[in-house]
Amino acid sequence: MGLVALLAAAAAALAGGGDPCGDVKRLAVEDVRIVSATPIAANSGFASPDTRAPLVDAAFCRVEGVIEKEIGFELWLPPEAEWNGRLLTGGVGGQAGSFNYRELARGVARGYASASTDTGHKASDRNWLLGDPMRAVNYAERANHLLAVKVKAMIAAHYRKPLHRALFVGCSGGGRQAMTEAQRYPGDYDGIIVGAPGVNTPEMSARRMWEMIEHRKHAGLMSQADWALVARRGVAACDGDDGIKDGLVANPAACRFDIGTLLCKPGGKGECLNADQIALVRRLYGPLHDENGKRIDDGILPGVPVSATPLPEPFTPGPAYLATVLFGQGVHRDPDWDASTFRIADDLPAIDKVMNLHADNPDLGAFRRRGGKLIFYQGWADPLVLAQSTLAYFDTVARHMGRDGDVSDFLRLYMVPGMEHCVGGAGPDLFGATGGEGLDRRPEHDMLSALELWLDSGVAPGPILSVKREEGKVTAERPLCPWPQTARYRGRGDPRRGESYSCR
Ligand SMILES: [Ca+2]
Repeated sequence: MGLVALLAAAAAALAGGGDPCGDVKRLAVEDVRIVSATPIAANSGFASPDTRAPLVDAAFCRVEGVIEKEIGFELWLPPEAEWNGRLLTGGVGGQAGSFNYRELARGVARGYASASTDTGHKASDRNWLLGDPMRAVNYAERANHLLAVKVKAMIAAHYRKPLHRALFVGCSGGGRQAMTEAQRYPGDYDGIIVGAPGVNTPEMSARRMWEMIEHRKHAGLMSQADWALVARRGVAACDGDDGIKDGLVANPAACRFDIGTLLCKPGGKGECLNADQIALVRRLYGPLHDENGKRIDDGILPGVPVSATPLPEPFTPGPAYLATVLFGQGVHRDPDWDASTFRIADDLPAIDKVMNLHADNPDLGAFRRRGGKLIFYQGWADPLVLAQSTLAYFDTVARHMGRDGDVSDFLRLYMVPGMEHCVGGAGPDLFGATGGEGLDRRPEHDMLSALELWLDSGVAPGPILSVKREEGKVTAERPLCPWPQTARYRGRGDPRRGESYSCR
């Protein structure tokens, strides 16, 4: 134990909490190596390695460990008296390779034992997928399953009490991990919150590759201001359909917007695009087809922003793009792969032979039968995981499993107007999911509390209030409605207040 840890242990003991780590270092769980167990004192303002995660004032034991050869994990254990009997696991987006410190922190702050895995490699390893072939399987599904099994055993042994419930929260790649657990290992979690999951990650990655190539091919044709104009006009075309013109569209899937209306008229003035620009915008927003004409996806909805420059890989400090890693390292086994040689018709099916990144199996029967509850959310303005992919999956599940299309006994979907990828964008984006704390922790303001209530009392979630915070202040509210309901302005009242909307 280092000096800092010793001091922290002493401080924890002085605070009357004792050492929350107890004998955790001596726990014997097969294939688990505990690297360190560090007591963190209450009110110490503990800062995790992720500077975006909140500081932690709860006392806990920080366990760092490895499963098998290289599946890294962290398990944060509250003192026994403060443990709520539950596990909260945080999924990790992009290429993983790091831990979800936001959910680890939120977990212990709410009394959970919380856990997260890097899925078996470090983000600093640029060529991680060229290593041991097990890495692909670990990344796709195995690491999170093993994490669930191992930390459940550790928690039961540490507290000498059985685990009451296990919950998983993840967005983007973390959402894909969540859905993979529900589909392939339905016994692992009782409740799941899944944001923007990219249920068909291979197709989504093919679009990313193709978009990057198109942008490079047509570099200079469209400025960022031109792309912003397209998105703005897409919003404006249907802004009033929800009862109020406020820059947010409650249901862009019902919006008809003709990009051709942006064509410059001869002698006309104002913002417009020339014919070449219109052609590129139509291509990018239209459905993706492979080189043989096979349709791959449904295209981009009106109002979704397109960026001409590659966007940073969400949540991952690593330098390369997931799509580039999947096709370059995964398919072509080449760290210096020339991305411009990408061929959808060849490369897209080839990734399935490397690993299974499909979290789109509509059969959630085993998860449903065990009493599992699942809450989806998805930003309408997400340029990375397109809203239609989540909507299409929800519809497929309803068709496949619904009693008359009804899956409301175990499944909810919330579409978030104006929200981009997992968090951010023009609309209110905070509701106690992965993006951050909402107004407060009441179930009608907080998705995690809503899931707890659903599991514990059978009270299914209704509308959940989403808020926008600017410089620490709530500047806008909007109820998120259980899909297919959407929030409609009542016609009077402050449009920034949630009470001015009804779900219909
Ligand atoms: Ca509107």
